[in-house]
Amino acid sequence: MPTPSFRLEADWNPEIATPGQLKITLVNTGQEQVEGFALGVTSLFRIKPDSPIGGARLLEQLSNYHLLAPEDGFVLEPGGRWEIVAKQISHTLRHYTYGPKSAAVTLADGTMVLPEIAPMTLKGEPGSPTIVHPARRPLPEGETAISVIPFPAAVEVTGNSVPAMIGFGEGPELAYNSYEVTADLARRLFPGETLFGDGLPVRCLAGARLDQGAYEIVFGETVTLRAGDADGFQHGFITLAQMLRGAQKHPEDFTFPTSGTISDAPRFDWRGSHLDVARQVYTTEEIIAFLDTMAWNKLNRFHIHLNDDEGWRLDVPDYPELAEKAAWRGPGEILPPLLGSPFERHGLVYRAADVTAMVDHGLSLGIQTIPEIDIPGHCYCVLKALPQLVDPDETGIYRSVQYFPNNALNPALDETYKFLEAVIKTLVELFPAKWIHIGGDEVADEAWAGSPQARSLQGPNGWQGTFELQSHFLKQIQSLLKKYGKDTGAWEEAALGGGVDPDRSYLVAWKKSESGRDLALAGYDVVLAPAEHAYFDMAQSTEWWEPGASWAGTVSVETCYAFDPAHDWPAEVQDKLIGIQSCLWSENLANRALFDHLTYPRLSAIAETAWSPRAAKDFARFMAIQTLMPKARLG
Ligand code: TNX
Repeated sequence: MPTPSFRLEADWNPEIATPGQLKITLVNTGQEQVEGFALGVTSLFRIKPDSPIGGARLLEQLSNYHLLAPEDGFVLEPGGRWEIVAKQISHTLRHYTYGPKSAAVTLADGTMVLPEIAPMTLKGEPGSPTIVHPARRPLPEGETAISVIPFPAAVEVTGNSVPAMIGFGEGPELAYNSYEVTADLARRLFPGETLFGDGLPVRCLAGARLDQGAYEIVFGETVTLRAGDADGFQHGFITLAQMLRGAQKHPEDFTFPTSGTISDAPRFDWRGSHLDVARQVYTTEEIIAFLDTMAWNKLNRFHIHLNDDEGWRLDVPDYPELAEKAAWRGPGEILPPLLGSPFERHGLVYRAADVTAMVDHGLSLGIQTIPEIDIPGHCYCVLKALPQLVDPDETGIYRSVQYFPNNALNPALDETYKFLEAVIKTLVELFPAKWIHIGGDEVADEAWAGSPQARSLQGPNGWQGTFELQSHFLKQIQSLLKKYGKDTGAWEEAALGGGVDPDRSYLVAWKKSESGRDLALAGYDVVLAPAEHAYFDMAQSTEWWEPGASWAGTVSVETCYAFDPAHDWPAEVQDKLIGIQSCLWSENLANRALFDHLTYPRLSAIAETAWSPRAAKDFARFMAIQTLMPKARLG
């Protein structure tokens, strides 16, 4: 009996209906007719559940997972097409990556067949995904000819003599350790190249007067590197190696100087990068590869988003249900396949040893890892895995922006705090950084309105609205963190309804550049990550075949580079800005090949904004150097 086979096509037409018409077609590419089947699809669109759908019935839906079936009695002949037409879609689809990401046809006898998936087209126009890496541009005339990203604060150099390698001349053990760490890093990032070894002997001096991470290089008869700490020496060696690589690979543009000075120090303490490891799965090795590329960009804060509605990634020994259930998607699991995950049990959980491996790797490179547990919202899979965290008398359904039903932890239940005590204990044991990020974003307005226990907290001195109750909840978690000596990080919504206590906390402003200013005026320390500049999941142009999302517009390399933190902040709150970070939300990263395209060189653009003084930034120079920067090459 020949095996059935199918192809799944999708097309978006914004000219029919508002915001547009989605047509999904299942083509029977096999030799037999089929009937009594159903189609499961994961994507980034959502068909409005109660809307009429041409040619199909919606059997199940969770967020953007759909299970669709044809009308009763429908027979799909060999070569035949089953067309599903939906005219009420959650939002405008702007890029092919919004379309089907994974799918399965379940036949009448229960067998599952995986269709070939064609990338979603626009108005039927032919085309296919293209990944075009931004090209290198020649270094403009008159630019300082050194290939360093982020560009140093002060550079006065001349001459050119390219050494074979960067060697260690003499100096304290601290400096030698940094030399070895940087040499190993370079070997991992650029296999087959020898940047460090017998060659130019760099003389290292420990200069106590230099700030953390700062360094100074003096070129002359010998090369002297002065720094006050391990970070500073590492930064200096990276700068030397970057100059060497540039001079080797593009001698027409770049030199390795023979005289003069580079004096360098970071603009911001917090030079961060966030990664969402909940929506997609990243192995410890992949995270380590990403950390390596961060280090080469002199970034020093890794914000790891460990849970979301679509998955929980941290093993908490007191709650084994998290590792057994909440970390997995697939048929018959508490979560269906989502966002491109395959139609089989699929997931990942980090055990203590995995966390220690990534945290220690980061620390060896001067990167602190800040764990995020996103509460009280974004907890759909937690509440499914731990039903004791739900008020048994809760009524009604509220939905998150991503359309998950009832996904917020309940601030009125003792079980909630017992659970969070266990989670925080695990975090404290595994993550040495002084901050723990507790999320606080995107809680649905109606959360808790249907919970009698939550409502019982209401009263003259109790909460009035959702965000007052959120504030009450987050403050309790903040006190718990203080007990462990930890500071609290959260997304900007943690300032709503009275907020968290500004003392010993920082908030990440993500909605607009201006929202950070308001938080600073309210007394918070702020990390800026405005989506319009710093969200790497945003597509880089309006082109249909460019991957990514677009709710915050498009973020080209130039737009990302143009980010000018706090330019509109009053002088008296400038010291509230502790730094900036990028965010890589992974809904669109089902395909590993997209990771590098979405991340690089925008990671370097953020790094330069985080490190270099405003006046030292120059986009044309950046474009001449960016191709020398490493990629993680996952998968
Ligand atoms: C908003 S930014 C979110 C995330 C999504 C992201 C997609 C933030 C705190 N919440 O849940 O992944 O948009 O760009």
